Parts: sequence; C-alpha cells; structure tokens
Amino acid sequence: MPHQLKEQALFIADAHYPHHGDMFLELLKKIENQTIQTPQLFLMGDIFDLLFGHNNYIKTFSLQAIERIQKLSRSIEIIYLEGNHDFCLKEIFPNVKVYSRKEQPIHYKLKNQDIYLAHGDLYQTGFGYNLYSTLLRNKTTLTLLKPFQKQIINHRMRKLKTKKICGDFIHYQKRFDAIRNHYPKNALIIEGHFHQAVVYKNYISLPSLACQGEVGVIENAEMIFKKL
Ligand SMILES: [Mn+2]
Repeated sequence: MPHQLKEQALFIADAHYPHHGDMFLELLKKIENQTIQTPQLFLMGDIFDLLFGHNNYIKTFSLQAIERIQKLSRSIEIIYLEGNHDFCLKEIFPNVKVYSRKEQPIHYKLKNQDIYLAHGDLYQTGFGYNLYSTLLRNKTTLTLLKPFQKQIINHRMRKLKTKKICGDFIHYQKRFDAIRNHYPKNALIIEGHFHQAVVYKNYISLPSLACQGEVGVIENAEMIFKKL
C-alpha cells in the first residue's frame, strides 16, 4: 500500500546548503518553533551541496543544518530522497526515512491520485553517470578515499561554492517527456534536480530553494509553489 501525501506536506528541493545562503537553516528553525506547521517534510535531494555518510570531515561544513534535521526527525515525519550531491545518509539521519537513488521513485497517493517521487536523476542520465554514482555512493569507495579526504573535499567545496546552479533549462520538454515515459500516464511525477519550478503536463519540476527561494506545499490536495 502506498503512503498518503498529507495536507500541508512540505517539499524542499535543491537548497545546496551551505552555499547559496541561509534560507534552508531559517526554514528548519521555523518548522522547529512551529511558525511553519507541517505534518510531513519531504527533502527532495541536493539539500546539501555536498554531504555523505561514513565521513566526519564533510559534516563539519553543515553541522547546524544536520543537527536540526536530526532533532526535527524525532518530532515530525521526514522523508529524504537522496540526490546527486547528498547520499549514504542513513547513518547520519537514523530517524529520517531515507531513500537512496536505487530505492527511488517512491510511490505515494494524494487522495486517489498516484504520485511518484524521485530526486530527478534516475532516468536519461547515461552509462557514465550511472557507473559514477554507483561507485561514489558506496561505503568501500568512501572508506578508500579517506586518506585523501581533506584535499578532495576542500577542493570540491571550493568549486561548488562558486558554481552557477540557477538558470532556465532550455528545451526541458524533451527531457521531461523522456522521464514521463517511465511512468503510468495518469500518475503525477514530482521531482527536484532541475531547479525549474514548472509544471509540465503531469510532471512537476520543483523550485530549488537556492534558486527561486520557494518550496512546494500540498494545499487543498494540490501542489503549489510558494515562499515561506
Ligand atoms: Mn540534483
């Protein structure tokens, strides 16, 4: 039985924390002090610009946000779909329902409507990308890389900090149609990853918190985008 999406469910996608501002941290604070009330928080991937498990050094860049999610996950339901920048998260967030790329998409219902959720990098990515993500999201690889971790992570974080991640995705129709082909025609697909904040046929490309500064919210059984 698929789970139900709840009224006022909140979808945060592509915050790319700790770069691109403090909006993600502010949102977590507001949820914690109940300025924003939600029964169900979906973290749709690339919430962190770089975070993975089995490594303590990478956590030092995002400690405040990590601790807030850990704390919040003891009081509300948090579902975390790993992205291409944040993975192997189960050991970091034991009380969060974490879904790796391999475990996506996840099937939900919104009343009678079938909903499929994924970060957005499941299909149409190519062999190289698939191999790269399988290798990188592997405990052994992460352990082997440990002696070089500071250099690799510092270098990566420096690059990511200045990377331009916002912009219009030209010809997104073709890509979104290709993704849509993997799903039942009458289902609704909700993904992040593309930073577009558009609804195209039955495909919802969520806003990126880093780019549009918006989140998705379920109101009257429909997904709307808004600033909080
Ligand atoms: Mn992504």
